[in-house]
Amino acid sequence: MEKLLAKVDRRIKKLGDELQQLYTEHPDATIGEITFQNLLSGMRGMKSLICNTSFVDPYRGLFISGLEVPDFEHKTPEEIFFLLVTGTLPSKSELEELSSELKKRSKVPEYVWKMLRSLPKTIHPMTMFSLGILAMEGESVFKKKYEEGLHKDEYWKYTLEDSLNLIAKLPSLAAGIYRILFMNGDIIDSDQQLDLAGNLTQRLGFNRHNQGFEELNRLYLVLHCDHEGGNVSAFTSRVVNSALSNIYYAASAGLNGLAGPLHGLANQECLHFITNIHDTLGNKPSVDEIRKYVMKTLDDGKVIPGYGHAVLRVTDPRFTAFMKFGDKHCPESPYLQTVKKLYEVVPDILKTYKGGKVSNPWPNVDAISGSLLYHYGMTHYEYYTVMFGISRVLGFCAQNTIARGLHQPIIRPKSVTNSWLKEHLESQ
Ligand code: FCX
Repeated sequence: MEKLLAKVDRRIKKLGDELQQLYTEHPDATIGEITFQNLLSGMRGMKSLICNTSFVDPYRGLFISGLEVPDFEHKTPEEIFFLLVTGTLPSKSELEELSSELKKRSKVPEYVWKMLRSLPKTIHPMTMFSLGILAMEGESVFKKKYEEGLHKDEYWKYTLEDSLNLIAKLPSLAAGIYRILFMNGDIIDSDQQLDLAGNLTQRLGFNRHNQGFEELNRLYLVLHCDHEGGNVSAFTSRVVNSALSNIYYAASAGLNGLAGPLHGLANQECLHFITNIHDTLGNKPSVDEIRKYVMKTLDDGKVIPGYGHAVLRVTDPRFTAFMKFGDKHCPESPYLQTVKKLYEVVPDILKTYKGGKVSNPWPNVDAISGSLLYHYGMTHYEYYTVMFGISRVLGFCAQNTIARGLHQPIIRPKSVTNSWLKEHLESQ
């Protein structure tokens, strides 16, 4: 752990020094203004957080420390976590150290399996995932150290310690949930030599050498890792951790946000959408038939899942990365074909829908990701958001480690009432 600790330490000091210097030079600077519109639109676009793990450019998508999606899409989740938290890709020895730490910490406590097995089979896998993480909260080293009287300067170290303990267990926990809900319930042990993605594939019970399924899982765990600080799941996790609730509380809370259909659950919704199209129109619907189906969906007052984004204004580069994978490994898949036909018709429809009100008519990552899992036989699409979640926890952990290192305070914006607003606006 020494190499990782030393690098994170250096990064926190550098970021802290930069902020301090900027603040000294511009103590009264204004970053932006808050409009009435901001209050009505979920604070969209309001710059009110500092997050250095990643950045989303509306026209180029996700950046992690200067690298954009094509630069890192072939990395492993381990490398990506290292990049998120330290700002650089690991050297060979740094990667070996991190991988071996994760392997040592991967065992999920027995009480978690007992608790998960006692739940009704009708439960959503995301609920189990969030509960499984929450149930391990008692394992928090941060919490124990805090109770003993931890110095503020050390908060980040134990947030990172908890993060590694948690990340290491995610493939096992997530795969166990899949097996309890959809298979015979046996928990499969993993080969100690495998990385996070290999581990997940093996524990799910899939053939690791099935023409790219493990590669797909690796890509999945990389592409969903982080999307700057203001999205529902990351922001929730940041708010919770800002109260010094440990990373288990924070990750579980963030995942509860990810479980919403306008956020991470959109990948499940997309597969459901495509399955409904195939049930209604057959496995090879024409572009015209799809266009009519989309129009009808909108007329029924529903959103088109996988399209639109709060920040992006182009096709999500993560969508493009998955498309490249699909074109290479399963170009004939009827699910991928329908994803492509939707891509042909939906943007043009959304551009004029509601008088052009849709800010971004282009697909996001959720428009395609599930279709690839489906192709490989993972047909229980309720599970897809769990796959998203395993990856997103990497971002939660990195963001909160850095936030604790920078001594960022408890997050507490001010809310106002209608009468305050009335008085304020009328006095202007
Ligand atoms: N289908 C139909 N209507 C849509 C739409 C879509 N895909 N996307 C946006 N709109 C509508 C909104 O519902 C809103 O209508 P309203 O004013 O009548 O309520 C209007 O267009 C303006 O919203 P807009 O500014 O474009 O989008 P927001 O920033 O408010 O919301 C999300 C962004 C992503 C929530 C929205 O585009 C959406 O609901 N998309 C479908 C769900 C989805 O794919 N979510 C995943 C997003 C992301 F990738 C992730 O978090 O995982």
